[in-house]
Amino acid sequence: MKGSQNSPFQRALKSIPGGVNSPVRAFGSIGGEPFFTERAQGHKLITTDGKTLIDYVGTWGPAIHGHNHPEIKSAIAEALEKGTSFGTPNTYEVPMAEQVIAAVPSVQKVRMVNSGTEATMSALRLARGFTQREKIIKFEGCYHGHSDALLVKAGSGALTHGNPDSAGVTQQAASDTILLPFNDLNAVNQAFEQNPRQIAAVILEPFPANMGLVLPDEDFLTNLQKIAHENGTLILFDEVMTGFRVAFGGVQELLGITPDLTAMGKIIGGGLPVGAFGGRTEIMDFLAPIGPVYQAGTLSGNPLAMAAGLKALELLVQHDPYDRLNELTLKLRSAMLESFSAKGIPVQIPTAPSMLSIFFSENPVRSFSDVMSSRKELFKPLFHGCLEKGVFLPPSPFEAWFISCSHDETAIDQTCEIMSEVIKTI
Ligand code: KE4
Repeated sequence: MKGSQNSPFQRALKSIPGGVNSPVRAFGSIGGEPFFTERAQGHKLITTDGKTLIDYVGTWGPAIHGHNHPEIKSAIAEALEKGTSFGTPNTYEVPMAEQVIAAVPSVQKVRMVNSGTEATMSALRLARGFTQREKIIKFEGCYHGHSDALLVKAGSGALTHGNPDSAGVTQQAASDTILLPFNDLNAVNQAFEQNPRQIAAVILEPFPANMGLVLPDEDFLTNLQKIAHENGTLILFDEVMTGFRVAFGGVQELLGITPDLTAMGKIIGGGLPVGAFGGRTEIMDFLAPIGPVYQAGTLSGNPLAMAAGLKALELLVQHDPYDRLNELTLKLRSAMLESFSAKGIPVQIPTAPSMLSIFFSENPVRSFSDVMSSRKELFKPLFHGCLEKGVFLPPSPFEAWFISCSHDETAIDQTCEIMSEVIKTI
């Protein structure tokens, strides 16, 4: 989509840094001018210049039911009738907490916040307070939001814009963050040998999806947890993206691995600002006001976000869409594999239920360095070719594509057709 001099984006550039309120929306790594969305319905975005797009960004994860779901909308409307924020406990917070506890194996108590960044930042502070240790381990290419200690070789927008180690993060703030290659148990063992009894937590996306989707080796997560626990270190799963998406209880339900703490977000807000973190009671009770670890938020547990999130979770319980989401994901994957092989372009297309991404590589992609040695430049023509023909992919090779409950066979078939036409031109 070509922008003109007085396009909405040109106007945005005058008042918002980079014209966007979140960098990954700026099309930085694939070029071109971002379109503005007028409204969204189901699996479609309708742009301000009148285009209808099949959407695989899903507002970066929350829209598992598609956009503007009527039941989520009326749940918000009902809550809205009673007001927007009270600054006191409200009648939606406890049902939400109880629903999250019922769904997520590791969670016995949960605290609501307003973003995934807040969730991981707060969970890390809790892990440090509980263990009375300062160091943490994170993996290259994983993105856990933009708190200082975690903006070290981070994925998603940080990677897209080539500043995985952000300016403004002081050496001091990053000094306790040990950075390891994902899927590398030798590096994990070495880190623990070199930092005996000093590591508070290992934080990871159990299915990293912010450098593209990089799945863990068969035994990686179980061995990682074993090594961490042998060293008195907590495991913190960042399931902000995968929670309630790959399974109702996230990766930890899918693989039967129970971490000590879990960060959540996106889906549990039904499209409104939300985050959450939870874990064993003995750890969570270290939080203020009963424990020494401070954490707070004016709009945490906001009734509108709780009402929207509760309805989103209720719909997942009611419809149990995961097998169908996985079928549609695999259908899209096999169509793309066929088209790329016909074109003679080697690709890897890892998937999880309702999630996939693409790497232009002959070999499986197991780590950040594998990602960086893939032929990322081929993503740009794929993105723009699809956009021109009405399919909106995430505007970065380092993001996961999302399929929603609203994507029907027709939408997937249309996408496969468009993909095969575009792939012929790459
Ligand atoms: P937020 O602070 O953006 O709500 O959540 C941060 C976060 C934490 N953990 C994981 C695993 C995440 O994927 C995210 C945010 N995801 C990106 C997209 N991959 C958000 C998109 C954006 O930055 O605009």
